[in-house]
Amino acid sequence: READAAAAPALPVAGGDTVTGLLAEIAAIGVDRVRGGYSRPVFSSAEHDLRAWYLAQASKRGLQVDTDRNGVIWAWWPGEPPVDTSAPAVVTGSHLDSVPGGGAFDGPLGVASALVAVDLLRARGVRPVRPFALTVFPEEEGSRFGVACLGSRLLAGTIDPDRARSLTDLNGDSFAEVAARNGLDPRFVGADPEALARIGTFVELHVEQGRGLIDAHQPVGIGSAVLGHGRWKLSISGEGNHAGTTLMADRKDPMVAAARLVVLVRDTARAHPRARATVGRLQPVPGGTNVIASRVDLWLDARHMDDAVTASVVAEIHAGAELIAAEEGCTVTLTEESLSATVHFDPALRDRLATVLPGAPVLDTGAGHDAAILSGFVSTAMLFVRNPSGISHSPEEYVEDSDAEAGAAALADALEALLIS
Ligand code: HGY
Ligand code: MN
Ligand code: MN
Ligand code: MN
Repeated sequence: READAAAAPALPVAGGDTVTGLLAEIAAIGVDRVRGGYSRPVFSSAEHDLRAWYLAQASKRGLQVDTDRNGVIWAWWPGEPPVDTSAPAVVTGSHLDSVPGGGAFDGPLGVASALVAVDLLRARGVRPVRPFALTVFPEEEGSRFGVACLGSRLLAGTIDPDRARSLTDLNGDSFAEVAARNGLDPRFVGADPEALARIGTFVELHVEQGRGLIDAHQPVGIGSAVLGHGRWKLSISGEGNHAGTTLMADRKDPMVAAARLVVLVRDTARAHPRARATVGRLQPVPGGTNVIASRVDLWLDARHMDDAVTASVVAEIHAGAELIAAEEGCTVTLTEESLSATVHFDPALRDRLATVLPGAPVLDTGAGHDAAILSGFVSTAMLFVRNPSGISHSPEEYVEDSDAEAGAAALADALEALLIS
């Protein structure tokens, strides 16, 4: 490390926080006492508190923080010499929102590791020659408004802003209304080409949501691809009626059709090697114990490395749903809510990180990430940190303390290589 530590810019070094220490602070926010795990929907009080925590952590490190028109938080390393402020920036970040009842690491690990990487770069006396920023993207999980990576899609301009503004949450509140209540001007959400053009390289560190690193006996891996995936809403309409007065022969029960459809989803995915299809959310209307539902809404999540297979799986499910609905005296509609093609990260950057992190396995992921959205516009890479449970989107998600610190050190190594050249 030839850089001269003494000459580093006068950035205060935080209290030597560790990733584990920062995660412990984050874990106090958004605990879901009903489901277990954490529930931090975007713009909820929990996520709001987490954002405030993050802004304080970034400011404490002397980073210049800013929340942009889409609610993306940027924390810039001061652009003092030798930073060439006209050079493409190196950016790292992840998200703070969660799925309902999610784990402690999905999102926060990347956010905490980026803060600790700043400490490590400072301690090493690294003097970036190009702009350097940390980011936090809102609504990565799409748990509140239904579209995953909403913040990075808005930044990149890959979602129509009118559609984004009209997305609604379970209360029927629109993204426009909720964003306005949280300091954004909904009129201005949408593509931010200037912000996008400033990014030269984006690196996201994330807990591994699978077993690749367990089986490879490695703490850190490098991402190669993100499986294409999408979300579809199926609405099955039948005839609402009284549970006690309606004979079985006289029913048009959408709940029965939905039950048959959930099994069809599983069987269809099983028929396509390495396809994944899930119904994780099902909502009867009106949802009374003594009421035959009039409608059942259910959401399909389907994924595959080959986008044509995903399309085929969904088409087969749709055709099967129509048959089932007809047999049950119901009707069904299918609406695509979001679709992301399979993404392969920048191979040159991937290979460069492989030299910086010798021995780190290269692995693809079935989970979507903001990095995948940005990869269509900037050179992008991901780092994964071993999760001994292999489980995610669940309180079972886990990272050993030593692996968490190893991840931040690996991120610092990657950032250092990118920042001093
Ligand atoms: O759904 C996903 O793959 C990601 O966790 N948002
Ligand atoms: Mn997730
Ligand atoms: Mn995530
Ligand atoms: Mn087929």
